[in-house]
Amino acid sequence: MICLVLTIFANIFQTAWTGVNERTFVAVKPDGVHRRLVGEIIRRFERKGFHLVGLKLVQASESLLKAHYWELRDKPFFNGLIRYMSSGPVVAMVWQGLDVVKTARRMLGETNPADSLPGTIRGDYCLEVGRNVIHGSDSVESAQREISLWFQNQELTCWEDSSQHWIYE
Ligand code: RTP
Ligand code: MG
Repeated sequence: MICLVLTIFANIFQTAWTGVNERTFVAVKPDGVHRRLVGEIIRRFERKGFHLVGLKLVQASESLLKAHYWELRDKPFFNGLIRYMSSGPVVAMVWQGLDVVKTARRMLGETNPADSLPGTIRGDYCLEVGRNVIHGSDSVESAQREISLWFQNQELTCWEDSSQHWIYE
């Protein structure tokens, strides 16, 4: 019930989900799907304590990807990025939890895998910036925009997580 009220409130007023209700958009890119990294990536977010509210396998359209990466439209790698992201399905996810946007980015590592520390996803599983296996929203505002781009409201599930009391004091 609280979840439903929060959803309605957030949708009407376009406010960010905050605190333990903060949400981010994470996507396993086509190379990550081909390389069988989906389970490993989900495992890391689950074990960290984040709460899964949306998950689907998507062959993204060019228009969706161009909207998603609109801020990068003038970069020389933009067309290659769209081709890469269209080259196979992606696993689109919404994760929720305290500081999830910032923490997810730290779990991902740096944009360039060469700069990513071991222990991060990009630090452990890839080598080149153009095949960096995973996307994560870079701010709460980007997360809101990306979640509404990739998911319909009814595709996001509010559910009571029985482990919450063991994750938050
Ligand atoms: P993402 O949005 O995919 O999570 O990556 P990011 O925030 O770490 O980096 P961003 O600057 O948003 O770049 C988006 C994706 O574009 C590709 N890229 N290629 N060739 C290049 O110099 C270059 N720079 C970026 C990467 O796939 C990067 O994740
Ligand atoms: Mg980015």
